[in-house]
Amino acid sequence: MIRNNWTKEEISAIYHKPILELIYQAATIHRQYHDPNEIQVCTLLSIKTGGCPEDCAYCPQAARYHTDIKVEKLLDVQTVLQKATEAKKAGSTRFCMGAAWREVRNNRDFDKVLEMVKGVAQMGLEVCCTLGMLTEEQALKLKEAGLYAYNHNLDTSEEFYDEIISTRTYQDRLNTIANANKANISVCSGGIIGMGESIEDRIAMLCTLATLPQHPESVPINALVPVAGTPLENQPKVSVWEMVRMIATARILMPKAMVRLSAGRVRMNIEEQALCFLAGANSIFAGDKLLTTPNPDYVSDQEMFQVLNLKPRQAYKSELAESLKV
Ligand code: SAM
Ligand code: DTB
Ligand code: SF4
Repeated sequence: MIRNNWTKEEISAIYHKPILELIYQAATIHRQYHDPNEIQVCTLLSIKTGGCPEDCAYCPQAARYHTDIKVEKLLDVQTVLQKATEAKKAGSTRFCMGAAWREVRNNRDFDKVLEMVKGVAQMGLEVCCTLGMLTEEQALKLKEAGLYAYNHNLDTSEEFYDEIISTRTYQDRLNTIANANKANISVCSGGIIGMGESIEDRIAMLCTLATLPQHPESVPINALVPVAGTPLENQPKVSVWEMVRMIATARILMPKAMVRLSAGRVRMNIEEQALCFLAGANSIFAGDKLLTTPNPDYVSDQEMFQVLNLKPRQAYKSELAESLKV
């Protein structure tokens, strides 16, 4: 049964179950809604890198931090379509384009992004964008161009948010998600663990996601990738058990969602990733780079798929997909 009225108390009780019990319950629900041997392979591409005016404490692309990122202008449409072709050839069924923008502006760059969306959609890939804040009108334009999903993470709880970002509010985030929803674009929204938040913050974030009028179709769970020069550069690594608890709880609360094991895989071995898949994760980002940070390479993921007998999941498979497909 799909519920949108979860309470923090209920979520906390799930999150704190004995770990094996939690994994078993999540795995049981996972099997009712998904093929447990299928993992969707997605590719990320940073189409506009660095120089971002925001102050997200985790982010290597914020202009105010001194990181190794080289600022680049928006990529050409042709370059992006070439990358999407390569991603498809390598087995990806979803292609996500990220821009280091605070928000979308109605300018020539946005027109170029619309062209990119059109081109990628024509390849039969699920097209996703993550471009910062978005108005309803802009969401409608993206939808018209063929956009299938929009990624906009809550990142953390409303209470902890101010410790991480001061240049926009939690409500801004929720408004963008609502704007994507109004344009019939499927929502991808999740968060990051390992930023110094408490377990209550993680539970509160999951509660906000699981009590949206409609659950996000896609929920990325990221482990912080600490980057030198950012305020969070010295955060300790989160244990795999914390990732497993987040994934399992997300799976139980939002049974139909794609739960994506996102940033942080470089520091996990196959056994650890297998636990995440058992707990309900059914997607990874492939390719040796996420947006700007390292990710496991093609060969090691191929090996993982073989060892774990995983099958890549086809595009547009969710129940929602048919109705949203353009
Ligand atoms: N600029 C847009 C925005 O912030 O909405 C889109 C791109 S932004 C890089 C997309 C997401 O990447 C962030 O919301 C955050 O959850 C994730 N992210 C960024 N840096 C990260 C890091 N160092 N570790 C883990 N996740 C990270
Ligand atoms: C998400 O939740 N994780 C991806 C995707 N959505 C855009 C991004 C992770 C970025 C990690 C830091 C980097 O590579 O710059
Ligand atoms: Fe900018 Fe997005 Fe990075 Fe925040 S997460 S600094 S908005 S690129």
